[in-house]
Amino acid sequence: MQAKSSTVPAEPYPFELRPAECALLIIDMQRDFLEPGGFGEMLGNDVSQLRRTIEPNRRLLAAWRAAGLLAMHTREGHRPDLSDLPPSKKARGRSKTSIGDKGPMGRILVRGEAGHDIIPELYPAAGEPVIDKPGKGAFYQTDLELMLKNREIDTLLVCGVTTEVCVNTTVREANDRGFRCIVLSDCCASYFPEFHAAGLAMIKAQGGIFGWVTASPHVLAALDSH
Ligand code: TIU
Repeated sequence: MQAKSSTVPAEPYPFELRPAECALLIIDMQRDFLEPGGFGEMLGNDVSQLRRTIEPNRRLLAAWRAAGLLAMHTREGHRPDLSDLPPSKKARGRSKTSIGDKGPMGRILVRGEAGHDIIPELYPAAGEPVIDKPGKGAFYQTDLELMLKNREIDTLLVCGVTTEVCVNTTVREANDRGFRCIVLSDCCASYFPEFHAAGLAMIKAQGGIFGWVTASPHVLAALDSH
């Protein structure tokens, strides 16, 4: 049975959840960002900050699938020939090892490499769309918008990493395209806790300038109550 509509506690005000019109969008839960020994850790980041989102995401994804709803996944990465990698992105950071180079889990942020793939805990199920994106936003140079329109989806439940980078960029892109966004605070994270907090604050400020923020237990409760 399709989950029914309900009101979910959220900031800056309650959110009308109409599950059939929603997609769960899980951003960039990739091995290179989350796993010890990956690119993220190689850059000096503390991956435990991101890893605490795995269990809430796993629980939410399981409930969402059980309700027969649409889940979508994104991965940040590039073609093996790097023809879609802007030179400015390649050069930035001045790191000895950069995108396209051999990293601890294959070539860094290159499609088809082990580190580019989604962590096993949240691996896409057969039939769940995976959006490969060259940038931070999930709409830029992808077919995400077309797929959402074709399925008459007008709302995104946004999860993933990192809050202030790919999650925020995607929410801003979605907002300008007329999609409603609700970000799940416990299912998102940053390597920098203060940026996570600021990233969420910026979304819900000014009456919900980009959307809503809630926590996954509220969505689980809404799915459960039918
Ligand atoms: N997915 C995403 O946010 N990509 C990043 O590059 N994040 C960083 O924080 N580096």
